[in-house]
Amino acid sequence: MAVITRVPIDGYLADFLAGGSAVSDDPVTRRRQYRTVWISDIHLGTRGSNAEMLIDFLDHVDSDTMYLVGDIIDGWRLKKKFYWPATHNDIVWRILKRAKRGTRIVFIPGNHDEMFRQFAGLNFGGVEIRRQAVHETADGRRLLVLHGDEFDAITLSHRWLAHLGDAAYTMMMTLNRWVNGYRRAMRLPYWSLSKHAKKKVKNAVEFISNFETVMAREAGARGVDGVIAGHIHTADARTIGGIEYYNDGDWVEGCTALVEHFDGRMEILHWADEIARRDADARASAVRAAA
Ligand SMILES: [Mn+2]
Repeated sequence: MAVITRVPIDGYLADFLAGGSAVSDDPVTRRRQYRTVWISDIHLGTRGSNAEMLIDFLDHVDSDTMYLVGDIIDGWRLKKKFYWPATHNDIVWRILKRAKRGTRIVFIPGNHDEMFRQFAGLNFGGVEIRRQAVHETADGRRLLVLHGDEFDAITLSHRWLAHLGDAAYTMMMTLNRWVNGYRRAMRLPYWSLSKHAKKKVKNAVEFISNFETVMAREAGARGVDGVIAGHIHTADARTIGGIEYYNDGDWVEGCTALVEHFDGRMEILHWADEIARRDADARASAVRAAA
């Protein structure tokens, strides 16, 4: 009989969970419930990661299954410069706690956290690590879930180009922080530099549309009904040549998640908009209470 040895990292995870979180995990009484949630491109370990927004999301949304569609931890950047604030720990802690509570968590590493790909097929602290997955929706559609960098070879000619793109993106994010710091000081609303740049730069638009077409074609060839990816930091939900294409976006700038309702309906949540709506509702009910 085979002896199953416990992977020692589980012990570390248990210690980590026991250690608790710096940000209080107040029980939110009414978390919104979904059948499935997909999030990706969090880039923990970088200044660009919008950890506060993601913590708010995790505290207000729950699901039976949660897919982490890659680039959760940015190993590339961490190797160059170690940056790990308490809020980034809080995200890891909240996800592991969620697994413990019974949410099925599937982690599909991306190119920035490719060091986890060697563990594909294993479970750590209740988190299943997979190279890719096929998700079946409530109404029986089969959707291929993968990070998407697998298709850089087709959409980009070389890997160094991806790194160059990464450096350019990092620079743009820094610029974005400066611009918005200034805009905040001037009491101007948040303005997304890369969103405007992406719209303006023809190459970026072409790259995104190539990526989406290649993914949809690949999904079609595999006989599934659709594909769900991350990687390009551009949330999207549309049909390409009869194949459903979804991208859950990112938590660097867009702050978006893809969700499946209990009837199989898919939706992209723009979390900044959800927070704004919640704040407006709170103000409205405060006014009603005062009247
Ligand atoms: Mn990626």
